[in-house]
Amino acid sequence: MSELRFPDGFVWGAATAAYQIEGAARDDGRGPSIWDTFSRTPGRVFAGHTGDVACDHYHRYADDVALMAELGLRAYRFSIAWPRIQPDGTGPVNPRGLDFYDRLTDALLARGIDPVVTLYHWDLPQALGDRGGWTARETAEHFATYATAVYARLGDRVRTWTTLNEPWCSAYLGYGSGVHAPGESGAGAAFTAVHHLLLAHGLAARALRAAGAEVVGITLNPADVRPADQDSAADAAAVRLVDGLQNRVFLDPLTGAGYPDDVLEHVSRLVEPTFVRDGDEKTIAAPIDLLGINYYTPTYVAGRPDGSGDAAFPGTERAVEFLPPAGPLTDMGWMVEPAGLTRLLVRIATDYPGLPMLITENGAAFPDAPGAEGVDDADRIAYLDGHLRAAHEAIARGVDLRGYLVWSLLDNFEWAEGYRKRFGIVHVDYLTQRRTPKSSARWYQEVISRNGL
Ligand code: PNW
Repeated sequence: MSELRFPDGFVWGAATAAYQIEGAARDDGRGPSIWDTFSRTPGRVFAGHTGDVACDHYHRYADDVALMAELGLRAYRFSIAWPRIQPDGTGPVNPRGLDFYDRLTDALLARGIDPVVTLYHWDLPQALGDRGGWTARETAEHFATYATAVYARLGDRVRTWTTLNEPWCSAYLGYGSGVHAPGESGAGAAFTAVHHLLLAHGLAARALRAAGAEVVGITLNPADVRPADQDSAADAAAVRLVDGLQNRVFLDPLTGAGYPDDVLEHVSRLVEPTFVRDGDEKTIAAPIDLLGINYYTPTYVAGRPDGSGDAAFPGTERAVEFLPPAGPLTDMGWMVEPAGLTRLLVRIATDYPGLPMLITENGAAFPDAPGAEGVDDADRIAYLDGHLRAAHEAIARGVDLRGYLVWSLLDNFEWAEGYRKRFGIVHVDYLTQRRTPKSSARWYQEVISRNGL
């Protein structure tokens, strides 16, 4: 096997999110979030699963951090549950909620693990949901207040701050297709939510910077959008539309170019974009130091007047056909295509130069394959190996990629799929809460110690 080394200082780690692992849904003054409401609504999540207990990480964080140290992780990305900090989304902070993240941060630092904070990974306080959630402009302002409160407590120890995780999902899955909380559907609501999420990011980024934050960023899930047929003009137009709705609608305003004209035109056909006010684009363009990239699978599209589109992408019906995934698939039904990661990183580095990137999520769900000492997940090792090679290739082509965080440290609550999809490099037995590193965890430990493959 050829040796593949990563640059010195390349950051190796793992990622999780609050609602997916913490449990303790009613502990220490935590308020309800839109995901509590959604998961407790029959028919929304597989088999009625909820995050009430999840991996019980809230009570087991010390053991989990010890496990991270054993695996040699240098960084750990976790999210902060807004409803623990402000149970109603606004108003006084709940010190007991902050205490948890304070303890977690100290435990990480004591083991030499760099905390990478995500301020919002989808668990909006229900009280704000009741007032319109991300379709309400005030939510963006409340988010900046919340971010400032968290920074005031952790800013002396946490270096890296990201505002939002995957605003595409919050907006298009939450308010477009409705498969995520709050489970609404409407083109107007989805685009309104996109704008208010971006505004929330900009306001929070500015507030964090003013408070002294060292590294400020955002995590997106940009798509590697590919045409069904390389030579088809109709397919190229479909690529441009989907690229606009998933990628440029976020990346252009974040980097100071404002909303792309073709995207605004598309949106205007579905809703009057009165939610964009003077000065908003300037707010959204607050300088960032880091772009987090979550990548799992590419998107193949064809341009077709009879295309069924995708409910998550308002206005793609009768224009775009999303091709069914082909070739090797993960348990999510997502195709495995590492080359998509190289293409995506190179494309972003080319079109949006000067933005250091961090892979904040990459990984795969596979059913458990029992082995001698737990789960022998050769399929996951192959997936991770392929994607690390693809990331290395992007670096070789000049991309400023700072690190790689595997999704996920633990098997966890996979949103609408509940606990039936397992992304962890560490197996979780939900009856006993026993953690068992899978073969992939041992393999990853080796990768980290060698700084390469
Ligand atoms: C991301 N989609 O979610 C999230 O950031 C994680 O919390 C999640 O567990 C992980 O990827 C795996 O799914 C996504 O339907 C969920 O396109 C759904 C989609 C994309 C990303």
